[in-house]
Amino acid sequence: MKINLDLFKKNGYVNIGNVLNHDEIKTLKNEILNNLNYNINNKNYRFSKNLVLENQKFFSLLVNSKIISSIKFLCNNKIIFFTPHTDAHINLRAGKIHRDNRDRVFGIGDDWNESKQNYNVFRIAIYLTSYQESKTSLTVFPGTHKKETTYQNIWFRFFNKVVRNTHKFFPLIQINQYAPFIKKKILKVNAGDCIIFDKRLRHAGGKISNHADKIAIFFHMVKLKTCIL
Ligand SMILES: O=C(O)CCC(=O)C(=O)O
Ligand SMILES: [Fe+2]
Repeated sequence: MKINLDLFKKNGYVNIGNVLNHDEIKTLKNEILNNLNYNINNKNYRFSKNLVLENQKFFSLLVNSKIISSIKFLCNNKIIFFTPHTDAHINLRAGKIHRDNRDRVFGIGDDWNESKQNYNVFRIAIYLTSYQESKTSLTVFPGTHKKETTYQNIWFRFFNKVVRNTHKFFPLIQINQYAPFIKKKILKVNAGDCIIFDKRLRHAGGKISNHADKIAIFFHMVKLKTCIL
């Protein structure tokens, strides 16, 4: 798959498509379900920060040639490295619209100062389930890794407050990421798809179905000499 670098820089994300075959998807799904003790009697939201780092079955994904070559392409073929921060999720529901980087307030902090070097920290999301079966998707707000208007900032804060307060009383309710006059894209994935995004991009997990599971793995890569993690 050919990545359009200009589009990535403008929008802050790309779906590079499938990075796993059918058997690999099945193995990794089972590994997550078994290790996080998820079963018919115990079907709550689960996550682990260590599973992907500790279990050898995930290691080939961390050095997947399609992912590595895509990140290298986004970094002008410079040296990249893996940072030991991973996540495995089962059934993370639609929630707050957030950023994953350190300096989460737009424009404040080193993450936003690109006068000496570009940011170049990437979150890599691999979805093991599809939109078709479980409504697995990632909602992104294109361009918010580069720009955020006062209106957008106020809206996102208001929206997140509504989500937070609603979840206090109704933890299972999922709120659509409604964002009037703000560009939004719902990335509907196939099982095995990999989405790479700038860690500063505003995003949220999409609404999920209650009928089938959503399972995802996340990790990070950084261009060498980027001292912002
Ligand atoms: O559930 C998802 O698809 C997104 C999760 C997410 O935003 C995160 O792990 O940072
Ligand atoms: Fe996130």
